Amino acid sequence: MTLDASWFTEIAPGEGIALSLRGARKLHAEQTPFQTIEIYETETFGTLMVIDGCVMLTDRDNFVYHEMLVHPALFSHAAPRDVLIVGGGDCGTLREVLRHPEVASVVQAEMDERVTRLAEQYFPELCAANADARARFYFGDGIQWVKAAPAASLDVILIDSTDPVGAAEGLFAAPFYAECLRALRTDGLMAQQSESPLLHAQLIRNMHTEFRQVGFSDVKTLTFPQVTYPSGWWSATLARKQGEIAGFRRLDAENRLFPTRYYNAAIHAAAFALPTFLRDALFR
Ligand code: AG3
Repeated sequence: MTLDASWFTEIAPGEGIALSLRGARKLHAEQTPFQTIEIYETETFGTLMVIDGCVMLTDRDNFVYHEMLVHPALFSHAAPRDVLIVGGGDCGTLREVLRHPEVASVVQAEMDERVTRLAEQYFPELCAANADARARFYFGDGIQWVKAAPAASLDVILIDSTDPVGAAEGLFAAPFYAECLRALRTDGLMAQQSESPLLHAQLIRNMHTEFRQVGFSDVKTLTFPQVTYPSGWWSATLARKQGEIAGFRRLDAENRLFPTRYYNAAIHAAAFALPTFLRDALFR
């Protein structure tokens, strides 16, 4: 069987792998000052957002990514009040953060306002919580936002970015981590999307090194399936300012009053278990 023109394909040239979704009907395409954004309707994965040729999210499987970037970090913090999201323009991460009743304020610092406007139009369910009084939207450079933030003013920082090339590269680097460390309170922590455990173990290793280099006291990576990203397997890396990332508010996670479709307390504990090759790649 061959792929006809109706398939959307993301090619990861360096990795030598591609992923295709059938029946992709283009609904919208535009070039913003920052990137190319495309929206498709697919046959079996619902609406699809693509930035610079890379799958950002589909209706069908974005819940896994968003829940796993947000809930392990927030349940690992004793009382997350003030949260910053860097990137995350589609508002899926924001929606999950706002599910936590302890959260008093969330800023979403997204470089490209068009991502959010298109999400409002094509992914309204991800934007369902945007009118929440605790949410604030900043459209501009997240790195500058963190630099300007007062010291010890945040409990949790979540980095929901594109791949570490171009604009997002600076989000995977020690100078940015140092600014995050400064902006976090002593019991604060951050979580960053950290690409594929199988394809990008070296990148994850570098992240660990740089988080520790700038003074984070513990760093841990969790993994989860993400069908529509290269290799179908993805990760998030957490870094805590002081103390260890060990244990979490298990009872709160078990008794949470909001719905999740992937995350639960057992998944939280299991997601940090590292396959042997990854443990070796990260720590040997
Ligand atoms: N952030 C994009 C993760 C990177 C995907 N990479 C790829 N397809 N090559 C996800 C945005 C969802 N809020």
